[in-house]
Amino acid sequence: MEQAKTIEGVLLSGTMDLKTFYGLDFTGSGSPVRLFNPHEVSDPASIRFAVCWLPDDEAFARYPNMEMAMSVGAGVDALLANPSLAEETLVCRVRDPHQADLMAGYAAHEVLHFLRSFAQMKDHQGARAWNPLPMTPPKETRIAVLGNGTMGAAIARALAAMGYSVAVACRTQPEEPQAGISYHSGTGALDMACKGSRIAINVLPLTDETENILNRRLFNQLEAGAWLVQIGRGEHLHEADFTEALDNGQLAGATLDVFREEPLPENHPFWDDARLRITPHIASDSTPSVVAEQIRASAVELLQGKRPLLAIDRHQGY
Ligand code: OXD
Repeated sequence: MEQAKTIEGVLLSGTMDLKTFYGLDFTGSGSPVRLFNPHEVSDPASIRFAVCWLPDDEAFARYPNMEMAMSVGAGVDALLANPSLAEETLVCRVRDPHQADLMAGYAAHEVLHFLRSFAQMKDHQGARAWNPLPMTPPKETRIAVLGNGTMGAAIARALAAMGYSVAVACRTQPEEPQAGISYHSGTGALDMACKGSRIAINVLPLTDETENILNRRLFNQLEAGAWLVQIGRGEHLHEADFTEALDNGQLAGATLDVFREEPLPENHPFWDDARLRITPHIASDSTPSVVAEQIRASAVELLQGKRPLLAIDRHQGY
């Protein structure tokens, strides 16, 4: 049987126009990949892959021959939780080094904001007070990075380059460990990385094992008066334990970019809490040209009968 020369896919998002946002124009006749919005699909059975960001619960139900669902972001948790996604559909994600650089920049900014007391200095400016504050050499400050995927590795490298003592919690020891970073793997890795750390930065994937992982037990490993940078997923944070840690001083404060419910509801107490720095899930975003290239490459691999390089392990959840 002659192999198909083009593969057809659909764009599925309940929150955004993926075609416009990422400039995904795959409609040219010479392209091996053709991508449509759902209303443009006349034969749902011809659709073999989907490009997704937060698809509606029923989004996949119309497509009986879906072989691959690709997230335009790094996280696949929402895709894996989608009730209409068939068990056997391959799940892929974008792996974008530029997105990792954005994430590293965001984390470094929050680290410096806390450690170099920029909030106090803003107050001093308001009071016209020339008031230099003490500082510590970066080497003496331990920072825990929870996760060593594309994002975690970029953050750890950036902070180590700034001289901080970086402790990374990872599933397995990296093949190419970076100088100046200590790696903690296996049982107890999170506790070991956090022990005595002044800051914890969370970029873990969201799985059944990592839900509520930012809890009292983990906060208590940190140095008293520590700071949390939460740029993973809202479900990682045990909110009651978090509030308790803020109230008892175990945490001085936190930077929160992700929330259980997004947008963060107007009446959520986090908004008014002066100990928190809140941003609207903007720590990073994937780069349109990388997204387009990785969609094309994964779809072509599928067309050729190969398992896409960007496919994740569905059992592991990332
Ligand atoms: C992602 C995100 O998963 O931005 O890429 O949250």
